[in-house]
Amino acid sequence: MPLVAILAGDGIGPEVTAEARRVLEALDLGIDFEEGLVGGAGYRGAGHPLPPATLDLAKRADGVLFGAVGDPACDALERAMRPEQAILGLRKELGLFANLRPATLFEGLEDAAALRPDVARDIDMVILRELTGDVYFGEKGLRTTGEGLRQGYDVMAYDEAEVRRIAIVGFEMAMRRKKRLHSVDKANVLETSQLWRDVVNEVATGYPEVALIHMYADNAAMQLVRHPGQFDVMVTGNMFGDILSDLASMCVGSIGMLPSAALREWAGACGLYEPIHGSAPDIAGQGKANPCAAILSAAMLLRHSLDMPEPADRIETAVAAAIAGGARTPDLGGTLSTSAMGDAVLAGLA
Ligand code: GGG
Repeated sequence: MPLVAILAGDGIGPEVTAEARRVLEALDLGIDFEEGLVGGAGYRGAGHPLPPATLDLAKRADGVLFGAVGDPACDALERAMRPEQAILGLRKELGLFANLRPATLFEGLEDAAALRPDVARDIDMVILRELTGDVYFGEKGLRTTGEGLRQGYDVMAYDEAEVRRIAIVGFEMAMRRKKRLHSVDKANVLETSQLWRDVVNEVATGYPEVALIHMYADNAAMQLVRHPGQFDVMVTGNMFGDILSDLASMCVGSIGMLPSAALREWAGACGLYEPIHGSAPDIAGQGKANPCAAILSAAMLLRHSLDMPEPADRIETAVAAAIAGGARTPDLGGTLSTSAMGDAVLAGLA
């Protein structure tokens, strides 16, 4: 029996993950579920944001369904104990370097997209975010300058092997889709980005059928709201990918609609699946969160880690049907509760 680790985490994480689990259980796929503490919940319950038992569970599991981490009550803790360290640690420990963040505009959400009325809503793209390098994992600290000023620093670094492996995933994805790849960097300013661009160009020689477009990150942000339909696969670094996928989420209606998969292999290996949104402590426990991103993340888990593409398709079709039928949580301008939105998706599975 496949084992799925449920790491619900903080804030709205438990609410949205519960709906994703409900959908998986309704499909009766013979999956075993085991829950683990993570984030602020891990710190409070076991003294660490990523307790050893949770890491062990994630390593034993065939897939990890992750909610969200982040808790204002932990703001004063030293960095190593902050909830966010749990997700960074899991990605690093499990070698999950490739983060697929599909941004698709579902039928019925055209008016929810935060775009000018004249901008075409033909959005069906994947942001491929590198996940285990960049400024997130470079040397960091606090020091004192010669003038006696406190100075924080975070080193941005990529080696060519890290860039090559994510570029290969980008080209492989482009080959399966529209054979168009945007590589996003800041090569006019950053040395890491110049290396990124050089390595992406080297990898491109193995994919002559793919149209490769290099784009600066600032331009990519503008182009996403000016003409989002031009993008199909966008490959970029850890920080740019984090920021641009939040931006893309509003082009398709809400951050509550974007799932993600963190992978080390395209299929057949343990991956971590989570909505791209955070813990949203301001609405935690109120039943206001949109569970669609978590439910769609569960579909990605079935497809990439459990080799169950048919039930994955069923889930995605059920979410699309619920949205097309008018189901809306408050982030989409509606009044449905988290569990009522889960019910609407479940109804589409029947
Ligand atoms: N479900 C996403 C989540 O919990 N995000 C919290 C966070 O701080 N993530 C770090 C990152 O992805 O950059």
